[in-house]
Amino acid sequence: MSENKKMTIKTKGMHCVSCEHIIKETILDIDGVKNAKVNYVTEKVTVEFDPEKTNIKNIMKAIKKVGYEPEEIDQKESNGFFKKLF
Ligand SMILES: [Cu+2]
Repeated sequence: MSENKKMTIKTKGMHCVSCEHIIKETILDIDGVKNAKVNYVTEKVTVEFDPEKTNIKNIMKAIKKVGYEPEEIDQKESNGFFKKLF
């Protein structure tokens, strides 16, 4: 069994809670994605996935497909280096 990867993607184009839902539902539909957290205020999409089943490129592509702009991976919030600070 492989370990899940956790990554945060800075994503533009979200304006409200329903945008959060669209992205969340979209990435949760991808095989291998275990969990997703979306926040339109901070423009962050945090996703936990099985790296043997999917990858971050796939996830970013799916976000793009529903009309948002995944920009870059937030290094310091990815891979679980920083757990939760509060
Ligand atoms: Cu919206």
